[in-house]
Parts: sequence; C-alpha cells; structure tokens
Amino acid sequence: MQVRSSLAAAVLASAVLLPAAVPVHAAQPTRAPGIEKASDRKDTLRWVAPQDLEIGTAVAGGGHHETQPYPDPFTYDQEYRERLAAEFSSVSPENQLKWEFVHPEQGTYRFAEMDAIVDFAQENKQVVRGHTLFWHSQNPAWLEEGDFTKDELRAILKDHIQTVVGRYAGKIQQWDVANEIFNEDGTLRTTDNIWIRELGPDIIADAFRWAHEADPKATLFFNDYGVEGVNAKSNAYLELIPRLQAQGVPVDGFAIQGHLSTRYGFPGDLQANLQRFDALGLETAITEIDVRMDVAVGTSPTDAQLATQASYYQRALEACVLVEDCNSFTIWGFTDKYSWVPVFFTGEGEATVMWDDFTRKPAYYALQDTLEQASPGRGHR
Ligand code: 9MR
Repeated sequence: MQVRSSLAAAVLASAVLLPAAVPVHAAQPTRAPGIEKASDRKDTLRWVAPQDLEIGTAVAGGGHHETQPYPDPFTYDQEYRERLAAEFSSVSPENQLKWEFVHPEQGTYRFAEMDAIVDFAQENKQVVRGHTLFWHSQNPAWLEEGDFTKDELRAILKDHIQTVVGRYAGKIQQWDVANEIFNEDGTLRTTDNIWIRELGPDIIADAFRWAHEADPKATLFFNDYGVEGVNAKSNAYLELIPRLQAQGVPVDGFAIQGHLSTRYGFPGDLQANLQRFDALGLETAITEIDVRMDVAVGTSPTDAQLATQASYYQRALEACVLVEDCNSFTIWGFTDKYSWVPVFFTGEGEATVMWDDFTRKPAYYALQDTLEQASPGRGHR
C-alpha cells in the first residue's frame, strides 16, 4: 500500500511536533454557534480522508440517550444529521442494533430505527458497521432471565444472527460479531456472557459461521476495549483468532474500541499491537474512540487538557493509518452534546471532538490534519 507507506514519515514528523501543529482554541467555543452546512464538503473529515480509510462515528440513539432530557438525536436534531452526513464516511449504531433494542421480546424484532440509519447511510454514501451480535451486556430480560434449554438458546442465537445480518446483507460492511468476550486477565467471560456460560466457548465460532452464511460479503470482527496495547486481553485474541482461522471459521478482523482517558498515558504500543493482528492477515479497525478528561461541573477544560486530548486522537489515528489493513477509524460520537461519557463517569467528560454546539475542538483539527497528510488522493468523498 504505497499511499500509506509514503505518508509514514510525514505523519511521524507531525506527531513529534504535535503541540505546535495542533491549533489550540480557547476553552470556550470561539466560533459562532451554528455549523458549516453539508455543502462545505471540502472542510470535512471524510473529504480529506484517504480513500482506503473509512472515517466513522457512532450514531446517537437508544442506550443512555433514553434517560436524557432530549428527543432521539438522530431523528430530531437536524444540525446533528447534517454534520453526520457531511463529516463521516462510516456510521455505527450506538445502541440501535443491540439485542435489547432490536429484539425486545422473544420473536419480535424492532428494525425501524436501524432501517432509518441504513437508509441515511445509503443516501449519504456511507458504509455501516454493525454492532453487535454476541455480547454479555444490553441483552433483554426475556433472554437473560428466560428458562431455555441449550438447544433452544442455540436456536435463539442462530435465528437472531441470521435475521439481523440477513436483513442488512449488502448494506452493512463490517460486523462486530463478538463483543468483549474476554476478561482483563485474558480468560473468557464464562459467567456474564450468557452464550459462553450456557453453550460453551465453541458457540463463538458458530456465531461467526452464522453471520457469514447470512452475508458472505460482510467482514466479521471481534471487538473489545482495553486491548489497545499488548496485554493479557489482546494476547488472548492473538491466540484465539489463528486457532479459529485454522478451523476455517470466518473471522476477518480485530477491532480495538479505544475508550481512552487523559488520566492514563496514551497506549504507545497501539500501532505495534495492531500490527500483530495485521500480520495474521486480518483487517483491523479502531471502532469506538473517545478521550475523556477530568472536568469539574461548571468549568471548562484548559487549553493544556484539550491539547493532550488532541494528541491522543491524533496518535490513535496515526497508528491506524500506518497499519496497512487498518481500514476504519470510528469515533464514539462526535459531539459532547450526546456523549455517553458524563453519564457513566462522574467528573469526566468532554470526550469527543466537537463542543455541544458542533464547533470543532483541537481534537477535530488534529484528526483533520492527520487525515490530510495521509491522503494525497483526497477529494472523492
Ligand atoms: O454509548 C453506549 C451507551 O449509549 C449505552 O448506554 C452503553 C450501555 O452499555 O453502551 C455504550 O456503548 C458501548 C459499546 O456498545 C460497547 N463498548 C463500550 C461502549 C461504551 O460503554
């Protein structure tokens, strides 16, 4: 991949120069509220991105949003929709494809919200990442508390995967088939993951097989947090995936979520870690990045905090850019207005690349600059 390798030097150089290279704006938004419209396409992330790298975001809806005092962002926030269309070439449903959302009652599927996202993506020439089919969390009560035999559970999982993947066959490019299956110490989640607990670890391979049957063209991923660097959890994937590949199980990719905090150092071995999976012949992706920081209620982040945040986003993107088959870089929401972070972490927030009013933070410009340098053939999206 000549494009990627020729930009390596420029990207690395810019990393060293980061604090000066990243425009640091005042903590309070300095631009007037309001946004560039979709017609200002040349000033967006997707416009400057390399043609072989999707730049994505989660699409806000479901999950924590249902507890917040605003209507469904994707449906009701026109400014949000315009930015979503203008900035990104890939979209991921934040919650709208999780079991509790899409399969709220046994045998009853709720597809309207995801259908709308897929239609939006097609209208705006975006690819879609499917998230997720096999997880320990956000499962409906009927499933977690049901009294099913092993055969029934297996049939329920197969039906779910084939129904959901089949519905969007040809429209969802990548699937996070199995999400967060390992504990931090590299052992399988044998207690909280209903599928592994009840059906044993071999069910993981079946999930991939069923997804592949339902859409042979989609690429199928493992996805997890806490696997940015080389550690027990990422080692566990490095051991599991070749074992599955040797059995002919259709695993195509390894995805790193990337929920980072400025409380901790940047995982400097991210690129080396991605490279280990690339070397297995896998696609890799960053699928959920955000970078939270400590911000007391009623205060704004300092310029130094914003610069640190920008450097984390930039370094993560650079790591992906420099790995040949890291083809997708997704941020977990693009505006603080809808971020999950302050809802889940008291005293932390401001984790995305845009302020509440959609004006851009230093982190946004860090991504834009990095994409621009990585992208001699830009201008086609
Ligand atoms: O952003 C999601 C939030 O709206 C939900 O309330 C939350 C529930 O667990 O899940 C969030 O998304 C998670 C993703 O699906 C998997 N990786 C971790 C993400 C952040 O928790």
